[in-house]
Amino acid sequence: MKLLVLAMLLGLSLAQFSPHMKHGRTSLVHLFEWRWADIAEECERYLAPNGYGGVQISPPSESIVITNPWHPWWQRYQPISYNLCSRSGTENELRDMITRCNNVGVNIYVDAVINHMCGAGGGEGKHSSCGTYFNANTKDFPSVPYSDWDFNDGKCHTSSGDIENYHDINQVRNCRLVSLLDLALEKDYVRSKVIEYMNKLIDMGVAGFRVDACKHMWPGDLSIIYGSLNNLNTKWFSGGSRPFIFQEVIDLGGEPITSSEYTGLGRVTEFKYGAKLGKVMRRWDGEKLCYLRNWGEGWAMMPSDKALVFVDNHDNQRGHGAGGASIVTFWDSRLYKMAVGLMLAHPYGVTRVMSSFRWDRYFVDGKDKNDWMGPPSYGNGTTKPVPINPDTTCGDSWVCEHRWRQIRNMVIFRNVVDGQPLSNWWDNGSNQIAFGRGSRGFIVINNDDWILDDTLNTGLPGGTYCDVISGQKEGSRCTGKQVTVESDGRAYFKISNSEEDPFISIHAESKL
Ligand code: 5J7
Ligand code: CA
Repeated sequence: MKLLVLAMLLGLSLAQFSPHMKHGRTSLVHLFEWRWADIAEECERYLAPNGYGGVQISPPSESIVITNPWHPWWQRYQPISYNLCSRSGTENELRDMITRCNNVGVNIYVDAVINHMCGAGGGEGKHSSCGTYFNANTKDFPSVPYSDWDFNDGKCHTSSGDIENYHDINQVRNCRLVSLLDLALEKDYVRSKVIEYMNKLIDMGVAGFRVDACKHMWPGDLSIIYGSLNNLNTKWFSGGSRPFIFQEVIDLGGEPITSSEYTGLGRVTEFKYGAKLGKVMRRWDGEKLCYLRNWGEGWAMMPSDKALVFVDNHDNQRGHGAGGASIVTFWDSRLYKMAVGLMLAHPYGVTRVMSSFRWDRYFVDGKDKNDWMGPPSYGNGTTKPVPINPDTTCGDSWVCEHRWRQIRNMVIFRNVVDGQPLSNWWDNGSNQIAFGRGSRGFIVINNDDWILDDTLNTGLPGGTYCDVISGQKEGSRCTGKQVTVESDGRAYFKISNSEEDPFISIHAESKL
């Protein structure tokens, strides 16, 4: 018993739940497939000035290079070694990016692929992003080095060697995920290589990790790995800071492995959030916005202080994976802005904004045949830079949702209301809702097919506020709508259902 208590205390003291964001910032953005050089520029010219606290980057480790199909985005989820050259750039470019982002107070979180290496069919001497030799047939990865012994095959008892049944936890963790060579993380040696990789990145200045495919790794192994990580680099973080950990566990219910096995170790991605919010926004299955009154734990989601939340991610925005067709993405931009706005206004979880690239969607029988397509690239497969247009949007098929005025301004809203409780909830019993965050901010959303025309209690001090959805405050004027809050905190709102963006948001720093 004493030992158990000790172990739990140790577990808690090693717990890594804070993203360590600077200057009261609260959200991170996933710059999916961006080059390091572009991220460095973006930190300086856009993310820091607009209150973004951090960036999730694509896997920086050496990966396989696949040409059939042509350079798919998922090739980066098939590691060849922990060398730091990837489709996003060289180790020097990575280091430069980390330094420059840290210098403007924007944290970097690394996507760590540590459950597996490349696919068993990955061949011998095929292409890899640093040009390193490997042989997937003999499980030889000399530049780690890993060999045959470092993989789990002996412990997997399915006939294919792959995971065949998600109801068998031993299979899910010891067999190959879609044929990817499964690392034996219970071996000290394998863990030491993973720890060495992660510690190198910590020493370079990253603030934490998004850990890929955690459902497929034993919590006990992960606990040892996280516990062996260095504290963050004191050039940018206060002494004793533990790396922020958020673990990808896709748990929509119905499987024996649950997120709760991982919430003691670090934060966990809450996939129910986007799946359910998508249904609510689309009004599927009789869902209504008014039911969001108890959004969060009340909807059978994990505790707020354990959750990392998002409307869509790089995987489920392609109709893949968790949530299926209910997931709202930039392709449904009007609903998407509302959904992301709602997420950023609501106190639940640490929020992640998605920043995507467009691809040629091509549906056959409801499935996107082009869900594999990689980022905008030149004919030889090299990723293109992100060009910035004079109107601040991005060019060349980079979507840059994080630069959309409505989303960017709601990231600022979340910073302004940080620490305030949800307050002054209102709804019309249908799809019109409003809520505040103490006396610091208020949002009103109309997702019904008729007008919203009501006087609501905002909880804000009296005055004239600029709506940050239709515009924002610039100097002493509003570029969009204006809202007058009376001295009793009440304000009149009118939102037509046919408006470009049928929602309004005001906060303490948008007051004239
Ligand atoms: C794992 C889960 O536990 C889960 O619940 C889920 O929905 C998806 C995955 C999953 O994770 C991966 C992690 C990696 O690092 C690398 C990967 O390749 C995967 C992966 O493939 C994967 O599952 C794919 O998507 C699911 C919706 C399908 O049910 C799976 O069969 C699998 O689909 C496979 O995708 C195809 O069967 C295969 O033919 C194809 O080559 C392969 C292409 O790779 C991907 O689509 C990569 C997806 C991916 C998903 C992630 O969540 C992620 O973090 C990284 C990559
Ligand atoms: Ca595994």
